[in-house]
Amino acid sequence: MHYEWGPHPACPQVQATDPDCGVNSMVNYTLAAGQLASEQLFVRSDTGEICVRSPLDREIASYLELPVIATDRGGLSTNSIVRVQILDVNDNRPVFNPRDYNTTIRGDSPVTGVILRLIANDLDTGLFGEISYHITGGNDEGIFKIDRLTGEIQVAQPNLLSRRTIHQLNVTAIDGGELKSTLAARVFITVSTGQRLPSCERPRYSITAKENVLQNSIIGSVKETIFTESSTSAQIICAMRAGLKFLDLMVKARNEEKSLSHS
Ligand SMILES: [Ca+2]
Ligand SMILES: [Ca+2]
Ligand SMILES: [Ca+2]
Repeated sequence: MHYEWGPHPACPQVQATDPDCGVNSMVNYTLAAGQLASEQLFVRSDTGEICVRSPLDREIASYLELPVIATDRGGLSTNSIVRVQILDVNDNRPVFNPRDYNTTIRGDSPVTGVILRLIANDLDTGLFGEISYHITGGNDEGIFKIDRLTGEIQVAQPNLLSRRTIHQLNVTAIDGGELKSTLAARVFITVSTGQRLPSCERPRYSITAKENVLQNSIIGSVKETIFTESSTSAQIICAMRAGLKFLDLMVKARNEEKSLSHS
């Protein structure tokens, strides 16, 4: 059995040759595919053309395999496996998860480094899944800046921080095919003076956990690293659900939130 492109460009053709003459040489094609493949594709019994029955989705199945059976009128048959590779198109927008971010920073001492990191995901692959982050609202004075590749926010103009006690920024994620997130992330930055602020050791933690870890097991901890005798730490309790590859948690250390993810 061999394949060639059929008269319709969307339907590649499977062809079997039969050396018999007459009615015994007429070949009939059928699929012996699994459920997903037969829901999405079918084969034209007289021509062997493979056609799309329902919309394909690379983000659900990046390929489909079809066992095609060719049977002649004499009842003799042969079969062949057709593997259909689904190529990516840019059909997913970036999505922020989480969408809201809160942090508190001091207005009366130098602020350096990353104060917050935003996370958006895009299900597409390659360029179509590459995300850049842009502040699209609330930053007219240029007080904050964002690393377009990592989503990390820093203070660009510390001397202007105390103009407001709360700054609200909107951040949009854009993929490599120019699709924007439908909902912008909302970032709330509170400027505080005179009180001790808790701070996590790092803005992002990465923890590895086996998929069969018992519920309520401790899989890691986030430490507060303020120089005080009453330092605290938060333990991360596992509450994994089946089917999740990554789980992003927001861990609250008193009044400051930090993002934590593990795989
Ligand atoms: Ca898709
Ligand atoms: Ca995309
Ligand atoms: Ca896609």
